[in-house]
Amino acid sequence: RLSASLQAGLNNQMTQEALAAQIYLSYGAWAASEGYSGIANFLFRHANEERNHMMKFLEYILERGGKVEIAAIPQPPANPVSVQNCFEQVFQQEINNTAGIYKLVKMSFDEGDWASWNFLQWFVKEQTEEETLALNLLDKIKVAGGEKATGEALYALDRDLEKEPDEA
Ligand code: OFO
Repeated sequence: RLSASLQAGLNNQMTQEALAAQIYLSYGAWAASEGYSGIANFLFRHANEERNHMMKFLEYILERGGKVEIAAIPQPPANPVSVQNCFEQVFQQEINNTAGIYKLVKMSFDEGDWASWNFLQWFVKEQTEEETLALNLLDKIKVAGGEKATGEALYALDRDLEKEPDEA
């Protein structure tokens, strides 16, 4: 059975995944209103991924006979001020989320809850992939000129992101 502290931690992480989904939604809406439909599409698809992560936590807590607590989702931060800033924020968000996952991995390890430890390994891998993806996008933006990227370069990036394949 889940310990009370692990149950609380898993519920908290479930809410963090819901927050991540809201952040991607909010940035997607910003990108769409700025005319970047490819970037918006990428961010909206990613919002769905985060919602799937939230569901994974929810299902896992139930599977272990734990109690799911649906809490209020904090408000996403203010809109980005540029495309580069948008992906800097996305990267930072993923770093924060990774820290949350690592905390749970350590907790499950310390408690010897190997089922939870095993469940969390999927997220360890996922976070590495997401951080890499965000970093690669930031690199592309920097190559395109960073804050001084031309409309043409941003247009090309926007088109590329439209086609970025979906993940889990
Ligand atoms: Fe849920 O993977 Fe990003 O945050």
